[in-house]
Amino acid sequence: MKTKEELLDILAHFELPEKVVDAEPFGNGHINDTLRVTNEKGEVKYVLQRINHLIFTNVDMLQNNVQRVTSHIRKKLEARGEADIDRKVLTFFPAKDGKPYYFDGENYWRVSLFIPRSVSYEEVTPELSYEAGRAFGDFQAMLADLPEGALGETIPNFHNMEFRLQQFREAVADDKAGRVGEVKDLIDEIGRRAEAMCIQERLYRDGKLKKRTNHCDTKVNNILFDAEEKKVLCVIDLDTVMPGFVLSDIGDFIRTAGNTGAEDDRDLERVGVNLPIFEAYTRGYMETAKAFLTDEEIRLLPYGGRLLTYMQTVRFLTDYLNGDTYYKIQYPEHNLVRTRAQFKLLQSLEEHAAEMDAFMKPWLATSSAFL
Ligand code: ADP
Ligand code: GN1
Ligand code: MG
Repeated sequence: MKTKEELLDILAHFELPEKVVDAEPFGNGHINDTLRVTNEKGEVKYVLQRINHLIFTNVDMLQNNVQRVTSHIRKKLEARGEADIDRKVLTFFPAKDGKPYYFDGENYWRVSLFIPRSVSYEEVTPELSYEAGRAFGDFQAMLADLPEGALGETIPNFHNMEFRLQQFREAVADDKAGRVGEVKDLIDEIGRRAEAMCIQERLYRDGKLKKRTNHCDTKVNNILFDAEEKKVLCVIDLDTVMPGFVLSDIGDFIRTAGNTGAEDDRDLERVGVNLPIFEAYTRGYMETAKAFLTDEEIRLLPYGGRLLTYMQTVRFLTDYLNGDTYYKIQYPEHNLVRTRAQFKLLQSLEEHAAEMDAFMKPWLATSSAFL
């Protein structure tokens, strides 16, 4: 990690309204490095992020997307006559050369306005889950009129299950870290579900499902809530906003907030689906998203929870087999612990699939059999 002087030198390349004196690590994302930046009075004013350009290889596309998304949302909020807009959408500051990032010869950096009196959670109550559902539905609704081609795919095939399975099969075949032997049980479990988990890609090929602009990383900690009121302020972490399948944005929330344990819980007894969180999120989400969803998509929403949990099981195990090259890890077998915890959550979601699927009935116009 950089020294304080190096970080201040990086910050000096940005056009910032206030003088800054310190930057310290913040948040617990798996990909980028996030720091909060303070002014002379010790107040947190900005967020400095080092972009992981090994993962986001096209930083220009990434920052163009983010710019496009934030300006589109800002216009929508202005049109609605909302107050306090700087706390409801992210604001990024350009570098002194006019670019939306600064490249120091090795790393790419960006700076956004720190949203004051905000808080993110790793766990939420049903009340907050309902608010989160409304917020992510509204987020998709606000972006629904972005013209096709407005956003690039910052990570191609990001939530394409067929592609993730192909990467997984390659990792098994290559066995780069010599770990295949110890995870045979998981490899079998993944293989057994592979076909059932690629419904979206098949429906898309058959012209029965369209792509929409999705957030694609709706982890519970990617929403900022007001620190005083139980309201959502802002959807953050916009790197993966891109055209995709609609189930992603219910799926990742159920996977993270709808888990009674942690994403990397070693104690599998703690891991399982939290049904009140799923139900509250769904109720909130349907309030803001119903207008643009098809019956087919509504029917599949609970499947989205299973799919994104399965996808994450596959992605963590792929990284473990490849020798931990993608996700940040805190200890050597971290990706395996994550895989087992995600798989336990998947089993729990499967056990409750019938009741979760049935929960969608009130919103369906037709009552044809579930897929
Ligand atoms: P990562 O890609 O590492 O997940 P995020 O953009 O999600 O990075 O930021 C990590 C954490 O930092 C968030 O969960 C949130 O708590 C906090 N955070 C990020 N941006 C802001 C902001 N503009 N204002 C306030 N807090 C923020
Ligand atoms: C990563 O950056 P973060 O922690 O919000 C990952 C997500 C995974 C998640 C698993 C670009 O998200 O896709 O679901 O970890 N982001 C990327 O916790 O791969
Ligand atoms: Mg994040």
